[in-house]
Amino acid sequence: MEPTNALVGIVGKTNVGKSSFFSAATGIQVPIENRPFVTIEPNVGIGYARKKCVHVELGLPRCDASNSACIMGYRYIPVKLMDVAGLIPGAHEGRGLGNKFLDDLRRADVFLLIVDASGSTTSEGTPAEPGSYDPVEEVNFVTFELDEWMYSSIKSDWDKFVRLASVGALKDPVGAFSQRVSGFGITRPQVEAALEKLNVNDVELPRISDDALRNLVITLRKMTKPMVIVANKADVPESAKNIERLKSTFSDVPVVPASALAELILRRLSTQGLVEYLPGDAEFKVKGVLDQRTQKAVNMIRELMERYGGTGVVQAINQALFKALNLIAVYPVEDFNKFTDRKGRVLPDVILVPRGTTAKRLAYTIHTELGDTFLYAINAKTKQRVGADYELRDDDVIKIVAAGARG
Ligand SMILES: Nc1nc2c(ncn2[C@@H]2O[C@H](COP(=O)(O)OP(=O)(O)OP(=O)(O)O)[C@@H](O)[C@H]2O)c(=O)[nH]1
Ligand SMILES: [Mg+2]
Repeated sequence: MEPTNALVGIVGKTNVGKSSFFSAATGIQVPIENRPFVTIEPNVGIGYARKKCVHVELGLPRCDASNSACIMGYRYIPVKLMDVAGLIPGAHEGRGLGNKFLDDLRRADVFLLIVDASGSTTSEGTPAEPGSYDPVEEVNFVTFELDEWMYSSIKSDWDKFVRLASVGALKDPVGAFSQRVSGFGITRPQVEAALEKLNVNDVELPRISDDALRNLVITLRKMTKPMVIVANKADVPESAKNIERLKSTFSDVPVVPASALAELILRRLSTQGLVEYLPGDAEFKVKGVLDQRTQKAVNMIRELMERYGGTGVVQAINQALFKALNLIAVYPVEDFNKFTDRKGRVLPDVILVPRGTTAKRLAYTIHTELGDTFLYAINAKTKQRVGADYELRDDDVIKIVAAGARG
């Protein structure tokens, strides 16, 4: 299964459960320990967003999911996750493991900022009494370190940029700047939008102050690396109050209560056949007899899930893709009556595209040639013909008709 193009970066303070979250989401075993700086090299794997499969809505008995999986009527859509080393305050000055490792996330499309909602680790990641450290402060310092990372990278060759501009060697300062930040996956239109938002004139760009440059970087970071706050260790009682505070303090960002630990346990018990649970479910069923220790863990997990409607792991990935990145799911088909592809497979592929994507853009996403020869599309749900400018809706099933198309 090929993952969706999006790269989800897992970031945060050290020793808060980043690798636990990664492992719970991907099923890959990685070192997890209750001490700072366990992860050094990044972990990369495939996690899944989950959505009701459109075959259910269409009243079909089943589908033939191919680039994704369909289990019990839910589509599991693969996405690439990267878990990196942890931060502490002053990482940009080299404290802890520094911040160089963040360079692996330059191209990340969205960040899952994992925080220890229970407040049971100090700012340096040392284990402490639950409730003794403030996760709001944690979000603030981690965000600051992310901004410093981007700022210092962009600032590092800023002087050269200014010099070139001052001798008149830059005909197109915005183009030159966009080139410099393209390593972060930032595009020229995004730079233009940020400059407009900050009221900076194109030709003034090389002359802006340090503070203004910092503002520009922060604006670009928010635009191009949106964030979901994952309030981890929600199973610890002290987390409840902190989660409310996180939600009210960071009201413009999705905050997802989570327990990576609970998800890890559930997946293990499910593999052992002791519980019935699908990742992302709001509840689970126990099958068979559990020993006392497992029963205790299961009680803890049940309480957590009743309170928050799940373990939060799949929910966090969903929020990253469908809320922070505002992606929608579309199912391309060849036969709009049978909802099949050329090989007769029912709804084989689901593609995630930004909300607002047009039918013609979708054609280009599938294949350049399909875009070039695009004639019109058919909404397979309504059997209606739609034009190039038709804006796709979530869970659309679409046939693209192109000139010279076979079949
Ligand atoms: N109670 C509880 N503990 C958790 C949870 N998630 C992780 N932990 C514990 O937190 C500790 C750190 O977990 P890791 O996953 O190694 O944390 P990390 O953020 O990757 O740490 P570094 O790689 O060292 O920066 C371990 O003891 C985990 O068992 C959770 O949801 N609840
Ligand atoms: Mg780790």
